[in-house]
Amino acid sequence: MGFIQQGPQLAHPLHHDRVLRGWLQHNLDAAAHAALLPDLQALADYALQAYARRQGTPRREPQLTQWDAWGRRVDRIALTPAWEEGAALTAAHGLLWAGHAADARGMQRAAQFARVYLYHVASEFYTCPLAMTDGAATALKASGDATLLQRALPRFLSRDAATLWLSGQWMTETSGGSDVSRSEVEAHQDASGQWRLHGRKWFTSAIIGEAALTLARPSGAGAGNDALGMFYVETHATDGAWQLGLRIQRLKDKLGTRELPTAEIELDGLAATPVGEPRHGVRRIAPMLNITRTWNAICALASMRRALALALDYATRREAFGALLIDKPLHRDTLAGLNAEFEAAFALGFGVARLLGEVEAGLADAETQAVWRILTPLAKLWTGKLAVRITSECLEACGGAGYIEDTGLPQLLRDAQVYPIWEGTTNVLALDTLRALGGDDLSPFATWLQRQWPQEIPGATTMQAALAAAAQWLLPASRERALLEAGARGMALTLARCA
Ligand code: MFK
Ligand code: FAD
Repeated sequence: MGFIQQGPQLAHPLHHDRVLRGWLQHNLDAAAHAALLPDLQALADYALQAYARRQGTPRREPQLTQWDAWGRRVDRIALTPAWEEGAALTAAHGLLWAGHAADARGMQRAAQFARVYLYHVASEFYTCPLAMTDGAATALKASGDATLLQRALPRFLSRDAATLWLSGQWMTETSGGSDVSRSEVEAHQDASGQWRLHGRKWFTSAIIGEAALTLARPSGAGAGNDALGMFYVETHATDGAWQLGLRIQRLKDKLGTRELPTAEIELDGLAATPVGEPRHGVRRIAPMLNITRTWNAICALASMRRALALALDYATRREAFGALLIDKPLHRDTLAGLNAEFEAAFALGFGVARLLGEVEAGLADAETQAVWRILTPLAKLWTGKLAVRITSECLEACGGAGYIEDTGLPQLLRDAQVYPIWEGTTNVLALDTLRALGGDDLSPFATWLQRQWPQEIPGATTMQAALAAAAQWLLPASRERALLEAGARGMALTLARCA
């Protein structure tokens, strides 16, 4: 046999992640750091084992069985082994409850997202329903609905896998995912006063969840998004069967995230509870969006980190033109550039996670809250785009082998393509940034950003100039809505790069 190339090895995701460890040391005090470490260690060990388990094993995907042998509708979904392990890991290691724990310094979100970051790739996007469950818990807290909080919160944030519930986020319909104002699912009250939902939801990723928050239009409420209500639903009856009026029509055949069962569902009288008055649904569900967008940013970082770890390791094993790739100046510079972009994005994503924790702990003043609101869509849109580029570059850095399924790199690239789409596309988030800015004055945000970087860092002048140009543009552009929207993506990308 001739030459056999050694493939890339995955180093321990915690011990060898200088960026994560550095960030945690810098941001957490010694006691918080020590308390967090056992969970991080366990999740990183799990990630390593999951990586080894996937090597050479045929890929598993969820399977939907709609009918049993006797003709009864069952809509049973068989999950992958990683998904079957998800609840136990979530409850044991605080992937959800840790984000809602009391913390005098407001670091609970940073500590939670460090766990999420280490778990995400191994979870095979089990993190998607976790994100939605976290979002649902947050939206219910914001609603102040005591009955629903009492019922759902202990289950969403359970420390026991046996009592853990997951929540879906059923927003998208065939009429629109970005623009939900044309939603057709209707809610009406039956003779007993019970609200019931009728219609179709076109993308429901956490369909295995026990609950969901959804938007629906009360009969006779009229058109537009403000007429939509936000409803809480439970998907299973006490005997474990699907609730009456909920059918899974199909699992989607997707480019990536194939272990995640994303369903099209039909609602035909599903019982639902309005959260508050059944209107202002978009406003009511918005707290959920800001949470899931933070998850999206952190999970995008996790995908980038995995791809970089493999590409960097490969460069220490592959020889070309008489030297290891890592010693070829151009290859080394290519990887260093990607890594630098990753590290900057990491600082942005985890910075937003930290701010979220401070806001929720009541430690943030009005200015910081406004900045957090602006930085959330920016972090999501920036990391979403970057994840596609970095996973693509890392695949190329492994040459032709990188294009081969067994290496896992094609899957990382395909999966990454979802980050810029769900939870608000790049354009929708650019427009959300305008909404969050709330006017044509960029200066409070720009001033806050400039306070974060010392004058002497390389590029400070360039960043200042970019911010000044964006501020200048915003003033005249805001007088003309069409101009403002046309330039929103460019401006959002500039702000994200500065951040
Ligand atoms: C593994 C990774 C983890 C991540 C898991 C991801 C799973 C993904 C599954 C999904 O994709 S779930 C579906 C996600 N769908 C979206 O993200 C919807 C995208 N579309 C938007 O974000 C639109 O901007 C939106 C539907 C929110 C609203 O469009 P409109 O009709 O132009 O809304 P409008 O009238 O500007 O806003 C209505 C209210 O909501 C306003 O408040 P008021 O009524 O008090 O004036 C807004 O200020 C408020 N609002 C909107 N976005 C907000 C917000 N408030 C706070 N934060 C926000 N982000
Ligand atoms: P469109 O809104 O039709 O967008 C098409 C294009 O138009 C995009 O490029 C967009 O940026 C652009 N665009 C739209 N509006 C504007 C504008 N005003 N200005 C400029 N450009 C604009 N949804 C759920 O509710 N629950 C789920 O669990 C769920 N899971 C999903 C899982 C996967 C794998 C995927 C791919 C999607 C999932 N979605 C889910 C749906 C997702 O949130 C939507 O697909 C997404 O929000 C985009 O909406 P859309 O498909 O209607 O695209």
